[in-house]
Amino acid sequence: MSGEQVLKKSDKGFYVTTPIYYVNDAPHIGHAYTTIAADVLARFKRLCGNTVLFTTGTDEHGKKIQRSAEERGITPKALADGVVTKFKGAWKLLDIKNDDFIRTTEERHTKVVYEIWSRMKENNDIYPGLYEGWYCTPDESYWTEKELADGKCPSCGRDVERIKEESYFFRLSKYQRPLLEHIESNPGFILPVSRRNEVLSFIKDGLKDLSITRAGFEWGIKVPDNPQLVIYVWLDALLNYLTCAGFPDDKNRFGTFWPPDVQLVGKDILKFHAVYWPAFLMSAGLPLPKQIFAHGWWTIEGMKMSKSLGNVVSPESLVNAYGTDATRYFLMREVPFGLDGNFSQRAMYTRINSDLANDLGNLLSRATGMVVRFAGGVLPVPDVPDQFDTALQQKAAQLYDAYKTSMNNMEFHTALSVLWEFIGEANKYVDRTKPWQDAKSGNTARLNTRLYHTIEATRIAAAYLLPFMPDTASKILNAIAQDTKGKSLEQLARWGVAVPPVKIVQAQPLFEKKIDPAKAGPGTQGAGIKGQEPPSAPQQKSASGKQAAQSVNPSITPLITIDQFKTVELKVGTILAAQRVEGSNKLIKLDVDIGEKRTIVAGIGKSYKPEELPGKRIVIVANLEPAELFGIQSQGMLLAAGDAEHLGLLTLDRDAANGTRIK
Ligand code: ME8
Repeated sequence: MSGEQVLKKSDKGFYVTTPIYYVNDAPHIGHAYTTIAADVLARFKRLCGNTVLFTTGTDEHGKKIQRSAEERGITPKALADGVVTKFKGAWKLLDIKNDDFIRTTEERHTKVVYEIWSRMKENNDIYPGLYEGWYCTPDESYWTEKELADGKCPSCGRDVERIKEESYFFRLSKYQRPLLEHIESNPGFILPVSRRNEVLSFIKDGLKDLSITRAGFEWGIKVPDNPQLVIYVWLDALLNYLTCAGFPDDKNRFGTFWPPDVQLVGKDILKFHAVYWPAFLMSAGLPLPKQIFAHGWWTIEGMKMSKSLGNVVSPESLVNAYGTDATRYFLMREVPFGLDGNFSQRAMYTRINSDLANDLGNLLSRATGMVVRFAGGVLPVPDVPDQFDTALQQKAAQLYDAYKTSMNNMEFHTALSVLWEFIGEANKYVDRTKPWQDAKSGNTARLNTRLYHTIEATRIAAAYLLPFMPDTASKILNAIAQDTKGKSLEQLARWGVAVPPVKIVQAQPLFEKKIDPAKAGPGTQGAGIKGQEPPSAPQQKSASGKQAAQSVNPSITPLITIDQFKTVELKVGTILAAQRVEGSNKLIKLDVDIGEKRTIVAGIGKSYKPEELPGKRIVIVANLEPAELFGIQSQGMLLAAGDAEHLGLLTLDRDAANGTRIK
């Protein structure tokens, strides 16, 4: 199959990929993020009538995986099999509908790697030599001395290893100019633009030939004619995208889908996808992907996610805590795709309560409730529309272009934001037109028009929700007895698709409201944001200055060891004096005796009057970093439980001297 033969891709075919994930560990929120985005895009394209190939999978070879398996005392294949089950399970939980799941240990993939190797060789792009330099095993990447950052991997900050070994090289330098030309003449090839500029300057700095083999371990695809060496895991892994497209034997599949339309990657693996990958394809005479899109990274409650901090968030814990659709919605809505984002329980709760339970849930509940109450549960035939009805219809019509453009530009957050504006308009329509007044006055023609319009707006909103929240969208459509089967988004988006009479029942609430942590917690932490009341679930630093493991929510709070617990110094104290902090209705300044005198600013002002506090025996965290609140230095945190208006202070039921350490 030559490059020329496959240049004419079918108009309908749409190919979207995620990276294939390493099998050294279980899936986390970062993997879920890319995979949800790809799923949203794939569902959208299917709704637009495309034939979609959406692929994901696992990257199973290489030193990193071999080492992880050795540490666990199992074979790399056994490790991979176990982790693959976890990935597949996670994608099921998140309602991911991928069309293929590739494992690089599959026979179909080895074939592709050999085919590409032989094409590169034929093209005189592979030659033998000696590699001497640095290698980061966690990232599986080569670095020169100059590139290292303080002797560590400049990408992940971990230790690198010095290697000197026999190797085959790929003539990457030969592709410097063709790559630059391609990127410069295809502005949409690498997105976002800021990332494209980074890649351009990386290439302009000069491309050196790339070592494409590794020596000294077994776990990989062996180099043809030199089985002492294994093929570099990034060359092996990148070729998965060809395997999934049916290369080289399934000409029909390949012709329909190649080249990929959108390849989603995290910003940390852009170099591999935007430099090495297109160079490999050029060498093999194959068309390049249309777009490589690099998304940003999530922090967790303001901190980098890492195993050592114990704050790795798994897809399973997200689904258990918030549900599948709320998780999908949050990750797509909270942050513009391409930028970094922060995951916090508070932000998640706000989205669930405000966007999902209030705006969306309310619309469905009112739409169905009114039909049940005022029209006997049967969707009525509308009468002639007035200006309110027409305005709502126009808003629905405008939504189509705005939504579609955003989706095609990978602006998922904008697509959701325009959709939510429409949901807001539909709610306002009900508020303004007050159909219950028409019911009361017996204006049935007007009432029927209002009921129909409210249901129709709800149906249209649900159609646009299908890619993002498939289960919620189906629940809404079921509640209003609408079927989307076989209909494109364009058809579903038209006004008037719901045809009366259909039976409508009062919908169950779509989302349960979460208790806002701002109201639930004691708010007594010492470390707050300067000049503001302290948040109830704030970022804290431990005594050593290291960031402490975060509690994302009860079900995903990591376990800690007794030694970790012992780093928290809890002490018994007596309140000596208390006064309100000027300018705050929540904060009280306390003088506390814990064997020494401490000033503590505590958020207990809604539950206690200052005059009832002196003499109380309390428990405080004595080794919390001091923090300034309303200009006062707080030197600890007292312990309390309950919501902000009904807090109870922790105290002792037997006497112990001030300053006694709690064990
Ligand atoms: O890199 N936020 O696999 P991987 C968002 N096997 N995304 C994150 C993230 C975070 N906090 N942490 C990681 C590999 N990621 C290779 C890919 S493809 C041919 C081979 C993303 O298991 C990261 O950006 O390390 C990347 O896209 C993916 O998770 C890394 O997965």
